[in-house]
Amino acid sequence: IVGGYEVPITTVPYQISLRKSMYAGYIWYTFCGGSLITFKFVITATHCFVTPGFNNWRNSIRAVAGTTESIVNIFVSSREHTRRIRNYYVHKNYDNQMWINDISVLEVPTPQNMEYAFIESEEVKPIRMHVPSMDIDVNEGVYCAVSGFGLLEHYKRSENLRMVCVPIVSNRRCSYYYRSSKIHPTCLCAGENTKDSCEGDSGGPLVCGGVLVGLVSWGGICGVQPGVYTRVASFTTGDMVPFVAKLAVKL
Ligand code: 4AZ
Repeated sequence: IVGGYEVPITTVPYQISLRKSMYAGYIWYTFCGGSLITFKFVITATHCFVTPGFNNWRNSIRAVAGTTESIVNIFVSSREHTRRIRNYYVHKNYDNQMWINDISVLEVPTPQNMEYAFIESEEVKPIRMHVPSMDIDVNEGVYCAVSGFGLLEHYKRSENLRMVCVPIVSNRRCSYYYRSSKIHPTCLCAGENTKDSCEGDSGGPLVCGGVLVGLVSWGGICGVQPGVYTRVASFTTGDMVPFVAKLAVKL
């Protein structure tokens, strides 16, 4: 997050930290963000884990709720809010060349799998997804909140969860920042000079009026060119079930 500030998790209780281990599991670090959409499902970006070598670390990814810490060691990590991933549902037309359909749903275990779904608290609450029938304003200039554990600026890591309010930029005006290459209608842009999401925030929430409108997806120079987000309403019809049933493939 560029140009933002630290926030307590109660400000963004839907924020998820996706973590990987290093040093044989002694350290866990956030590699992407996500959002809790129910106590069983996390929505995130596909490019976070559909990368070469995914099968080598698909079992060492955790989804953590209720946390503001970017990196933890095993002795301070709270088991209470940490979950393994039971299923990865990936958009069947994800295209990492065009940067489109960058959306996935991760399912955490249920009691039958010896582990539990997330538990509601002041720190852990799902967020409503934007569906096309909701008339919330996502026109140019509307300010929305993006949060995450990603870079503060190029090469500068964040130790904590941060948030920044960014204005929506129309797809047409956004394309000017990308050498007039068209921004796909299922994408959405947001940001202004020195206020943006950045590397490591990917998959995390862009929230307008209390509704999940975008997922951090890609961009140019953080804080200079607008950030590009997956437009949630292009993929939703009420809940995640149609996404999983019609749009997604299980990895
Ligand atoms: C990235 O590399 C990335 N400024 C994410 C978001 C933005 C740029 C890059 C938006 O994951």
